[in-house]
Amino acid sequence: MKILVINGPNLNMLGIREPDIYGKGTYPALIEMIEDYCDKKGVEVDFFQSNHEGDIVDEIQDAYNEFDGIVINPAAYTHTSVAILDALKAVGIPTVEVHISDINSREEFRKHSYVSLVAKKTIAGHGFDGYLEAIDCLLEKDEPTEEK
Ligand code: CA2
Repeated sequence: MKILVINGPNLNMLGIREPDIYGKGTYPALIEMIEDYCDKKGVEVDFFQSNHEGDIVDEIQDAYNEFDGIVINPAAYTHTSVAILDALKAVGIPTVEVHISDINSREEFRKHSYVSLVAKKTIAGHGFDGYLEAIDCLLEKDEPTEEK
């Protein structure tokens, strides 16, 4: 099992500001935590973080035939990007969406996610642990992703 973990804009700044919303953990600490978990589970994992929508689209396209699953926190693009939604649909790789904060209990504009239309599951508000739950979700024997 080979999983690609994608993080969107500003997530490389984790731990620097807004610890009340996103916690005190840094981006390198997040990567290390996921790496350790994947090691234990025998999962091969790769990481990508970008502040640029098109680069995220390119990375998703490049994952075609290379990865068995995608864990994505599209950050602000969650709420705006039809391009990321379309890329995920195009490659057809089982995808789990993660948000560190609970997007449903924040501002109104955060409640809508384009990516959730293609995601097998959306995990929000579980902090960094949400990424580990997403890995577990991809490891579950699954039904094919349904068009929503
Ligand atoms: O809760 C999440 O994981 C989000 O995807 C994070 C995004 C936000 O736009 C989504 O609505 C929910 C923002 C990531 C910004 O990260 C920061 C890191 C350090 C300081 C400030 C923001």
